Amino acid sequence: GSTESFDNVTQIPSYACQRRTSLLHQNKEITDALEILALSASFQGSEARSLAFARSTSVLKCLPFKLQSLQDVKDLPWCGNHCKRVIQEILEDGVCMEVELVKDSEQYQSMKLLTSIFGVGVHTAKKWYQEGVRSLSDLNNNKRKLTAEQRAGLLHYKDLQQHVTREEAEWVEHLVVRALQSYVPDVQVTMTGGFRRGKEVGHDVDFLITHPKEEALNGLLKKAISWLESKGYLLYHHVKARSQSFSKSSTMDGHETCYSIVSLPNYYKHNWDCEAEETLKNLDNSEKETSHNWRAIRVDLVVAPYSEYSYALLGWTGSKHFERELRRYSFEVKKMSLSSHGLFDNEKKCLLPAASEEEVFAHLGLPFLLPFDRNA
Ligand code: 8DG
Ligand code: MN
Ligand code: MN
Repeated sequence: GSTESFDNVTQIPSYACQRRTSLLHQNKEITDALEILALSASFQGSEARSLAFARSTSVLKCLPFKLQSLQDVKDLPWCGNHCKRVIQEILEDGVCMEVELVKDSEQYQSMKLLTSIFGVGVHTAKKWYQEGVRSLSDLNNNKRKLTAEQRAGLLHYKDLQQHVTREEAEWVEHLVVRALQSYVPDVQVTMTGGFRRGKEVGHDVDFLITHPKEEALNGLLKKAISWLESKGYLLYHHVKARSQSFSKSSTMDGHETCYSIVSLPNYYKHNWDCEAEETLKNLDNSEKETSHNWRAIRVDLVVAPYSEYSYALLGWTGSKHFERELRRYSFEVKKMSLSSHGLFDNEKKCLLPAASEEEVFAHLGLPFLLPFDRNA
């Protein structure tokens, strides 16, 4: 099949969703370098250049061998002259001068720092950079207008910079399930995002929530949030309401979503029934900040109606590049619009229901890929 190991690079298909990309591969030095160039291009507002670097990076991630010479990439899709120059330098010198210069530049470093704050995107970071912001203390001192999200991001910056381990993610899952089950005992909760793709660490923990009966989901997220809040687990949250108005052919996402920061008590490790909840509840946020017996973790909660579940699961499992490529493939090759709500056939003008991820791949005429193979 077209997703077997590629002995001959000319067999490598052009769309990332047509290839298996596992977490580990043999050319990390080179892909790390190209990812820096992709990021730097996006910081400069060059989306097309950023995308080009992301595509060549992704192709190299699925190669089953370590690159030895430029001959090896001669026939690879998306591997243009710029990408080849980077590869050649790294093969010959171990480093690429352009990448080293980018890493050393004030703009790249500041933009990377600022965009790593929860609630700060490239647009805001760029504006701040142009206004002279270079460090986190510049932000704190400047009496700058920050959104509630950004204030929380700054307050918990150190904790949120640390990777979330799978073990911590599982504690959060236990907590989220408890919160939801106290209202709907047979609610379905699935950990999505990087952890579902087999990653051992993540920058947050993502959950998808559903139930066969749509009524069961009404108001559930709000109730679970109150439950978490009343027990002192929520450091920050904001809810994006479900948008009913998303058009059938739109790729916009309108699921009810909670973006949150959860506090995970350290003693949780030894105490799954968390009698310590009472202690936590009685600390105010500033005390929590100084006592350090807890840690802040970013958590995303997404609610999807059962009928859209397969599409939501596929859409929230990632990787981001995999999702982008899957949508591009759907549109360009199949004349279909894919979102995390459904798949719309633009020629037959109809929605295609799916009861599993496998059915979505089948609608698209693609061989099924397990989450582990979606690390494009
Ligand atoms: P990480 O957290 O381990 O760093 O990696 P990740 O889990 O792959 O990244 P993520 O930023 O948590 O995103 C998980 C997936 O969710 C990813 O494929 C992109 C997708 N996603 C968002 N926001 C939205 C959104 O608003 N709509 C949809 N449909 N998907 C989204 O992150
Ligand atoms: Mn994630
Ligand atoms: Mn997320």
